[in-house]
Amino acid sequence: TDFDLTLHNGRIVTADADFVGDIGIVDGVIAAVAAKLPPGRRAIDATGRLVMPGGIDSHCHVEQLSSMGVLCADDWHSASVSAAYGGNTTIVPFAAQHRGQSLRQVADAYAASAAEKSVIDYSYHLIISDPTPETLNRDLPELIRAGITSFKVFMTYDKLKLDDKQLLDVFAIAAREGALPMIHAENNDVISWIARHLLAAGHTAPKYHAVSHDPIAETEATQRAISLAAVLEVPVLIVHVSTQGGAQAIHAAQTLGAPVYGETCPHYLLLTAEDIDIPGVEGAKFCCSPPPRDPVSQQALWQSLDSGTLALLSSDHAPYRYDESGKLPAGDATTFKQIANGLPGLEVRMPLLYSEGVRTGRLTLQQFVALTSTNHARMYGLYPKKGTLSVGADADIAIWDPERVVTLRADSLHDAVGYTPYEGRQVTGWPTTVISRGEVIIDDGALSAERGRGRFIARGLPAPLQKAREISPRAALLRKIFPNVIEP
Ligand code: DUC
Ligand code: ZN
Ligand code: ZN
Ligand code: ZN
Repeated sequence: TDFDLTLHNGRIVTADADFVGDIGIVDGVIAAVAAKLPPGRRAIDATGRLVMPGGIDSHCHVEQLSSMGVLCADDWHSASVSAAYGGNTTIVPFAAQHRGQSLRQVADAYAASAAEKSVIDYSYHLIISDPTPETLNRDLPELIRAGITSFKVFMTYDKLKLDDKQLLDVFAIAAREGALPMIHAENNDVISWIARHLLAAGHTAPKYHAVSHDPIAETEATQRAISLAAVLEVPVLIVHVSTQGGAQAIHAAQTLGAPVYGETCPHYLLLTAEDIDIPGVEGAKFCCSPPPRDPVSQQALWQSLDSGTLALLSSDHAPYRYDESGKLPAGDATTFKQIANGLPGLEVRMPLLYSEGVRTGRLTLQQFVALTSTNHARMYGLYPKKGTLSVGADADIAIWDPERVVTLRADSLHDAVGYTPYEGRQVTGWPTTVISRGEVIIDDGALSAERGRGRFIARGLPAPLQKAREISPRAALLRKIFPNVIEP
């Protein structure tokens, strides 16, 4: 064979293998993986380097309007560039429906913008906040059939939250059409009750954001989401798990054989509520929902990643600038209720997990690959085209220098956020060469990727729905009676 590109003598690590060898690429696809291959038209020496599947960040926010009307600082171009610099070759952000909007129109506009700007391959999830008959009976099933096989729903935020009946409605569609619901599980009433009384008592500083988002609000909503999913026996994924209680609820369901999955993010492993507790409003830089917690939670989350209770590590990149366009709508007078929720992290997700997870011995390299790439591909129907280095897979590869020491600085990142919650933190290990469908798009700090070169990936059935699962006669009846009862 004549290879277009070959990688030589690297330590090739996938979710299920780890060996020194070569990779040969033809037409953007992996054509051979072997101990020794002849050099291609271009050959890269990967001696002493790690050669791993490119990262898949399946939870990030790009060109999205928040429920408070704040637009993300990153568009599809800056987000995809930043993601690529951080070793990612696929991103899956959200086309967000706000109430009153047609889901179909939201998705089409989002797809057009992505196609014009993304430098790496992509898909997107839907966010459903308005489950009208048109949404449930027409748009959602059509979009799922077009390869958008996952959607997020919220149990909190007044303008996004679904009630329990609405959750059952969307779960029933997911089961019937083959999509995976992703759930933001926090109890809205607990949060707003605490927040109202904090504000009335004059507690307006950013640190009270974390007080209002009590851990019990997450535990309760996680348990409730799992119970509602169990009514119909549908697979669900709990996103951004931040608490021991949330992780325990997921573990308990899994122990009973329920198809319940979980995700966490670097900030829940590495930050705590104390980071928010700094003078003035600067704590806003660390405000996200759920908020960073405490060392006990961090420990529980590391353990849950190791045990597999949590299968995904995503950035939840939610890019809001530290100014009046983003985090601080009222400047210094902003109360914790007005702060845009979310932290940037697309570019640092993998370096942080490598440095803090693999180099510390908490996780193996193969777990690292599974948690940052392979499990995302399986969970969201991208596997085996994405998320592995087998013959026939897209040649989406990151070559890492495991010894490169980098001090994280907002100035050297490529997003449009202008700050990082990890300013000054040192990490060891960095992706130095990134290959997307056989094209070297990052080469030692230099980007060569045309705007719009990224391709939309129509996704297949998420792995949790692939297993032919025995469901009880009770759940079968409930699923069967469902489709005709959605009324205006
Ligand atoms: N949920 C997210 O997933 N991201 C940012 C804010 C939020 O509430
Ligand atoms: Zn969320
Ligand atoms: Zn809040
Ligand atoms: Zn998010």
